[in-house]
Amino acid sequence: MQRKNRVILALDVTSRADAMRVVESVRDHVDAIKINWPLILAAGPEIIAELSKIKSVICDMKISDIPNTNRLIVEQAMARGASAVICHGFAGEDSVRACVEASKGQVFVLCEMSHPGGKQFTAPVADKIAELAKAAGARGIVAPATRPERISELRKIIGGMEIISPGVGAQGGKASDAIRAGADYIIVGRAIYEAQDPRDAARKIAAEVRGAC
Ligand code: NUP
Repeated sequence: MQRKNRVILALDVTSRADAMRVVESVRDHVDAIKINWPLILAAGPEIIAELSKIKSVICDMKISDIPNTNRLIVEQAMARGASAVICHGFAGEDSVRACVEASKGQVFVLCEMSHPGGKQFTAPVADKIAELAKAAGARGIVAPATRPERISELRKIIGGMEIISPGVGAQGGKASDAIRAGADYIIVGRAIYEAQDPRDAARKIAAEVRGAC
């Protein structure tokens, strides 16, 4: 993934046509596309291959199963051209290691979720999950832009690993706060794809990020 805009588009639209329309309009202002179950289920898994011809694709399937099933899921995503996947850490180190092995290290481990409920169960164990992600050889972690102070704390645990950070815009987080707290990339969905002018919204967010660097 190119480190130019430091913005990852969360493409949670539910048709191939909408996906291609949004991507075409914002492609100059984002570095990667993160897709999740809504688009994969609506458009079919071949959307991974189609989008990966345009930009790096991160498959946010929040993989959280036993090691063998994790491996099978990651292999399917990588075979279609995904450049990275997102897994949960709570399933344990062997499950995370299976994702790391199947993706040759291209895994982001979700440590602390960005929504209010993320404080309930993920926040209390997030530091341990960050340690696990480091020990397992993951590429990076997912940390909440809605709580920038947590990005800084998790950064101390993982050192130079990458942090990608959702929660900007619709969930109330601010791009510049997340970047200043230590995020490498912010993840933005609705604030871009639901905007009247997605290209302009993405351009403004990328400019805010540049200003914070
Ligand atoms: O903790 C997380 N919070 C979160 O919002 C982990 C995630 N992977 N996400 C994802 O980021 C979420 O599933 C969605 O795809 C995106 C945020 O979208 P939006 O709130 O910017 O629309």
